[in-house]
Amino acid sequence: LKRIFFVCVIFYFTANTLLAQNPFIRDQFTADPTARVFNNKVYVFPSHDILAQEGKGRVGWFCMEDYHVFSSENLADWTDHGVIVTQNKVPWVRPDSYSMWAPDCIERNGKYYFYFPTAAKDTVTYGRGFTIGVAVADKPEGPYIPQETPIKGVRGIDPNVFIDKDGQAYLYWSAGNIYGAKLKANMLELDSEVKTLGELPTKGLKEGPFVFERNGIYYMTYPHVENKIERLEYAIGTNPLGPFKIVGAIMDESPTGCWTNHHSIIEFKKQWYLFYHHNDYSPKFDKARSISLDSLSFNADGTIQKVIPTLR
Ligand code: FUB
Repeated sequence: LKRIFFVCVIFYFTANTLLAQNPFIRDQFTADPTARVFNNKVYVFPSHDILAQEGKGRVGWFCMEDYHVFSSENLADWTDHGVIVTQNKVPWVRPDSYSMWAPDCIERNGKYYFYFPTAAKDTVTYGRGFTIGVAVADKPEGPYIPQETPIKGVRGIDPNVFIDKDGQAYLYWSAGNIYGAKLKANMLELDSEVKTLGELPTKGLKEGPFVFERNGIYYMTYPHVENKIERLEYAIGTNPLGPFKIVGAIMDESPTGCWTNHHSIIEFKKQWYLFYHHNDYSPKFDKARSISLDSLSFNADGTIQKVIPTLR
């Protein structure tokens, strides 16, 4: 009987360990995961939530001062490559802003371009709100060298970059609504007028754009909040700058009550995945978040099947 009991206990813990995949970063708070496949590995570039204290950020609000990058070959074992960009080393960032919000990273011609939103110290040129900067590296793990100034003509948060099959790159961001523009081949400057993108929801906050293409369909995906908690939704079109037409939800409101969600979508080893965040390890304070991932599937007509989050 004793032996059966121990076998059951070992089975229970093994099964739970194998299933207990989410959240997949557990030694720090992470949010806004942008996943990318570089060199047959998945790299995740999240925000890094820390707790604001008197004199450091705004108590009770988001507080972020740096970014780490994580990588994995199997989506189960993750390596933390450490800090890649920190606000104090970016020449144009306001040192007391603690607002290094949702980033993105993309590869072009062997260089890695890391985009991040935060406040600039030169408020006359860049305004008091958010603007978007770039840091460049030769490897996904860095070291990343920040540019001297942010991208001209962009005010907002949640940068996302998409490179189309013809090599044209696009930058998207959010400022309540979602905006997009072409990027020059240097990936550092806008190359067109800033556009709104067609039939996205007219009510409520839309942020965190993430664009990808599959079988000729361009997917504009975004968190959207009308009441209290964001849902991940999407619209589709035949052009990277739209117009897009609303289709529906990818993931419903967080069951843990986190008012934000923020996501990215990748294909890795012939399976699609959704990366997102909830506040699993901080149920009482939803500005200390944790990143998760789940499989994502498409219907034959290209619509996305809703993802039910796997909780820990
Ligand atoms: O992480 C700070 C902000 O919360 C992000 O920029 C938004 O997308 C939301 O997740």
